[in-house]
Amino acid sequence: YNEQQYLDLLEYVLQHGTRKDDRTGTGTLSVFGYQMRFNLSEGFPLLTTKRLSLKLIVSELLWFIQGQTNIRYLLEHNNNIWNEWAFKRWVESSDYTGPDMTDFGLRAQSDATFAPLYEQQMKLFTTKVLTDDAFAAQYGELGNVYGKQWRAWKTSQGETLDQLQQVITQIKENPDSRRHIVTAWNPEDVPSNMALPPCHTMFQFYVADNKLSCQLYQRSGDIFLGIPFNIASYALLTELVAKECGLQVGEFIHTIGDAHIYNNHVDQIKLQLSREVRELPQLILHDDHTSIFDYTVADIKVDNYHPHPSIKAPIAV
Ligand code: DHF
Ligand code: TMP
Repeated sequence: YNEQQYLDLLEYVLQHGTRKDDRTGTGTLSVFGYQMRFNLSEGFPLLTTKRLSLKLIVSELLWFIQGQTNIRYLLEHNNNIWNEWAFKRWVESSDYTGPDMTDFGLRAQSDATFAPLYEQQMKLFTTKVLTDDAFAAQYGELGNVYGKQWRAWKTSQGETLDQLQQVITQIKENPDSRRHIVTAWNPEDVPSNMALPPCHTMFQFYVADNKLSCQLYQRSGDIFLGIPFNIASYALLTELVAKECGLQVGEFIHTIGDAHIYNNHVDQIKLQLSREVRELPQLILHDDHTSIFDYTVADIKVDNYHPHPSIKAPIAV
């Protein structure tokens, strides 16, 4: 089973991970350098040992594909997975005059009087991003994150470069090329022009035997929360690009740099590891689209998805 690769990663890091402090102050068990291979012809790799929302994965990927970097689009799709990083910019700005939100991520977990105060400020924030255009333009923006780098990388000549369109054209015209790369890591932008430096740093496509494979280099991976989304998201991207290029799907190869389990995810992981894997679902794509740029959330579904219940865990901000 493909999913076993992920469960093996959980086991491996629990057993062999090194204790390591991290930027968020949470603490992790970490290994450096790990690779998983998912055979996409065996089913769509959406975990069955805990329920994942395909809708969230789809709307985030379409947000990247459409070159967007503002959380308003995500909020319009009831997707809250990027809220904390936009909120952080807002509460650290001089325009914010509400109660002190320093270290809101950690304090919301440990301080019972702070938690409702934070919830309230977050609700005000997301409502404002949804309803106030000027506010959204300024504080819904995450900066030069994935969508910007994939679709409108800024060149030294002051022009923009559409890496995703170019790579798709190259796959069609020159499938044997060894240069099918898209990079989100823009060293000029990393220090200050984005809410979070890209975790999925670069990916490469490969065509052989009429099948399209994709390998991702992810510099940093939150094994319990982020990685399951990343696996499904890149599997979906590979399916969409393969369909546009008239190819079958091969493998998704996931290479991770710092692969870590946050200390406050260990109990959840033990629960997940006690569960039996089930059959993987099948991806269903609306079949009228000839371009990956034309999909909407409603066009992408899974069939035969019967997972174990979801498992909640706090996210490190
Ligand atoms: N920071 C950290 N510390 N870990 C991450 O995985 C991460 N991922 C980001 C941004 N920053 C991050 C973007 N991707 C969730 C999943 C992926 C993601 C962000 C958040 C998440 O919270 N997933 C929950 C469900 C969320 C929901 O239902 O709204 C889960 O249980 O899978
Ligand atoms: P870092 O920038 O200090 O590495 O923190 C980023 C955290 O977010 C880290 O735990 C990895 C995690 N992450 C993922 O695992 N997948 C993702 O797609 C994103 C955006 C973040």
